[in-house]
Amino acid sequence: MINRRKFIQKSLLSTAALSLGNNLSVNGKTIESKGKVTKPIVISTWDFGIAANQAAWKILKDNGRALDAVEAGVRIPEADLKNVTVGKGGYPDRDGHVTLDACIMDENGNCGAVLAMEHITHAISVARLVMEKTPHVMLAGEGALQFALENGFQKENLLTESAEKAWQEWLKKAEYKPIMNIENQHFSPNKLPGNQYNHDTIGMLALDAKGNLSGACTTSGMAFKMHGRVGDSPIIGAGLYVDNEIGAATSTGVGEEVVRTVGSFLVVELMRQGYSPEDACKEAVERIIRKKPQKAKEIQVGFLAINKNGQYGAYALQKGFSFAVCNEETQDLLIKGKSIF
Ligand code: SD4
Repeated sequence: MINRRKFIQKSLLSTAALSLGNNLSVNGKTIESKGKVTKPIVISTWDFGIAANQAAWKILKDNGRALDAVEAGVRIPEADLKNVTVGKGGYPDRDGHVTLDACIMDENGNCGAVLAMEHITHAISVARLVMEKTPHVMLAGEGALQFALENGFQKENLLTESAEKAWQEWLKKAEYKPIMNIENQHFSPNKLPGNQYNHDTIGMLALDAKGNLSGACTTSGMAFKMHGRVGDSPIIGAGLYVDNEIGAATSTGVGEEVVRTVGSFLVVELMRQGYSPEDACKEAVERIIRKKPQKAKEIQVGFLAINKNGQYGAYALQKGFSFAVCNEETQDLLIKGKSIF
């Protein structure tokens, strides 16, 4: 499969997609949607999305549920010790604690999240249990860990030797400065050409054969953050949003800016207004710049979106953002995201 990997620009895809049309109808209003209808399909952020998508695809190809697919998919980077931005092996906070954030959302608007949870690799599976077994949406810190342990998860040390070494090195200066596109710098065996900046977090969106959407987002957050800091990734509406009538979106990058703009909800609402997935992501990124022009060149934020027809798109502030696509035609497509700068 790897030898079939293609790096293509989204623009090529758009050109290739003929206007077969399958407009969406929401509350009696028709939303024009050009292009081929594709399902099932799964898309996810960064180069490590390729392997994650393949795990999700095993479920989707057998008519499985999008929710099961996204959970299975993001568990791959969560367990990958080489991945320093998701799950076990993630870089710790400034006090040496690896704290994980994750959320999941299904086609019925159900959602669950864990915030700043320690000692459990598969934060996404705990988030799913919060959704399915509790009357709540979010559990944080000690409470999230307690809930996980009560539900059979094992307590682990998530701080690997190499992550501890990186933290010790960081402590020498102890300067908090987000590293752009850290996912691809540290992890990717297949860096995209021109990758100048680096970040992390897996956000995954799937549309299953029945036409239902779900999403998952999981991260260890910004490396060397303050203890207790929570970003956008486990916040429904910020790091992830799914509306089964319209589409779904997820984000990666400096979470504070995504929270301030309720980014993923914004992207879905823009699609509701008729924006294509790519244009919706672009507008959300531009809104961040309009609010914080002075910060625009210093930080990375990227959005990824899919609509109800399986059409997808992405946009980032800086170069270096990538996303992976998996469907019947291709299981290992990696696309270089467009960017403002
Ligand atoms: C956060 N959005 O914790 C995450 C981190 C990330 O690229 O995605 N970085 O803010």
